[in-house]
Amino acid sequence: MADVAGLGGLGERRDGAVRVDHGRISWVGARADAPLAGATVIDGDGAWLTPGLIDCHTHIVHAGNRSDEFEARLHGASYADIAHAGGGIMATVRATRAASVAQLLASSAPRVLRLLAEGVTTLEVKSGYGLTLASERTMLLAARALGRHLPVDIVTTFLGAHALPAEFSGRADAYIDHLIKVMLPALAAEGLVDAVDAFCETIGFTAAQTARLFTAARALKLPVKLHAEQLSDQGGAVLVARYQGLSADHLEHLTMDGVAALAQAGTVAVLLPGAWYFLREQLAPPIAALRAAGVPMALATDCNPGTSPLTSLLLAMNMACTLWRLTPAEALRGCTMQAARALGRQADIGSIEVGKRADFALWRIERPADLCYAMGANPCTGVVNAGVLRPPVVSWRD
Ligand code: DI6
Ligand code: FE
Repeated sequence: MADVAGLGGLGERRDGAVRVDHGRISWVGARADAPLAGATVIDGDGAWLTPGLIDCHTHIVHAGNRSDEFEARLHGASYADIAHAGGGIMATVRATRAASVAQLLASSAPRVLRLLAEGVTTLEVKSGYGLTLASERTMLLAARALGRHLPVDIVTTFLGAHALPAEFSGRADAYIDHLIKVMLPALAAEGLVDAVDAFCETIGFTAAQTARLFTAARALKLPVKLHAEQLSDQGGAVLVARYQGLSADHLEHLTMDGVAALAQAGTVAVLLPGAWYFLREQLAPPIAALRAAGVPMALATDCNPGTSPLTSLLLAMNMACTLWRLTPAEALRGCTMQAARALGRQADIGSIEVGKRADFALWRIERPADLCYAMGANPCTGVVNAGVLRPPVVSWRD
């Protein structure tokens, strides 16, 4: 059928074929041996087939835009100056609180479509710009609605501990109590929460506050993940590893203790080069140490209006290779099998193996490294969601 990349490690197979039954992969092998009985044959015409791409860390559901802050930073303001003046995350909170589910769906869909056009089949979406029960619910409902309106599987993460809302000014512990006692149980009971995340930073929440939230999440049988060591070292990676977290994300300020803790717990390091690039950060995550310790490394866009207005996973792959020296094979695994692991979905998606869901992307490329190499190109020629082939570009009507 086609050349196939992404079997287990980054196994590559020329002239390969995949059989799909009931949306699942039932056979993988050489084209000449393909079991064709009762099958509709789709000829890949020499294209490469990879697992569908997985964007495992986004804040893609939000209202408004912060290009004004982008411009202010180019005139000398810092991210912190803007936040202290009431902008930053709070600017997006104000816009998002004013939006309905339908409005959030309409503003997010064009961003999601850009990801889908590049072969994305699974997308994680965080809350965290509502910071009230009603508004966090609205965000999560909009995230779920994206999955009903568009050919993409949505995984939701509750990020109520993203920033301290004005109503709780000076009372961060009381806000954490409110998350634990009111917001998280209510949203979890409604089936809106697949995992729980927090922003563990000097400008976010402390490790002790994060630990209290994680204990509550685990009591509800929800997995945890963490924005850790992005701007400073708060011991976040060690903390999330202690809770058997799915992932520790960002990690620019990660120490060797953190690397060892992630390796021991099997927690995925999610690397977000878009935010690093956009903020012109200097300190890179310790890639060589993560690699040497065998920590699985995933890659994601971190799509958000403040620090990473990025809607291209292929560009994130290029950035990870160019800025941080990931290999193209690591970058592709980072957006497939390791991203699946960062979502706790590794048994279901992320590689081309019998039993997994038939989510694929087809590419007009010479070799897999082309996905990382060509900046701004989109060689995706087709996408398969649970066995159903579609053209990469999907239309959207309000
Ligand atoms: N880390 C980030 O880089 C973003 N959130 C987070 O936890 C920033 C989000 C924003 O500026 O809107
Ligand atoms: Fe983020």
